[in-house]
Amino acid sequence: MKKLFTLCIIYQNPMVLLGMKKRGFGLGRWNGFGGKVQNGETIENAANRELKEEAGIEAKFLEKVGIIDFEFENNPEILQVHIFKTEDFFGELKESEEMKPQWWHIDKIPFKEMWPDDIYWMPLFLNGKKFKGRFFFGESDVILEQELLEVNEI
Ligand code: 8OG
Repeated sequence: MKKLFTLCIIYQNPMVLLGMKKRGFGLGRWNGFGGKVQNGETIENAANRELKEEAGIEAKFLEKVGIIDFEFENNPEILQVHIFKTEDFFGELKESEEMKPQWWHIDKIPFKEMWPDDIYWMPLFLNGKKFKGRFFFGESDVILEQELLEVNEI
């Protein structure tokens, strides 16, 4: 079974906006903003809704740059995460119950406090590439298998 998720990262070179996840899945990790796509919602609508809910802002334009499938040992579910990049946004950044937003210089991205796969695809993201990938996690979020491919179209 496949579950769809969104992930939106604001990138104003040389700074990226990440949020510290304060609850739920990914707790204690810096990440972009996003979550589960709900029934009847398009993936883009979900990306915008989550950005508003978690950071108080709305993207002017969402560019889809990546799709990554995440699988976990002893779990038949596939989490498919659709990754979006945006430069400009409306509204004022604010902390939510779920996320504490903070700007990071791209040379100081806190990979040790992020999902362990991010260090592999983030350079593609930062360099304006599009990509598809698959990561298979074992216990304690150790990466057991990985595939990552740069693509022209997503
Ligand atoms: O609704 P919830 O906050 O649980 O959604 C999970 C968020 O985490 C969603 O934005 C997708 C994102 N996410 C994963 N796995 C990974 C990952 O390995 N790396 C990053 N950067 N984000 C991930 O579900």
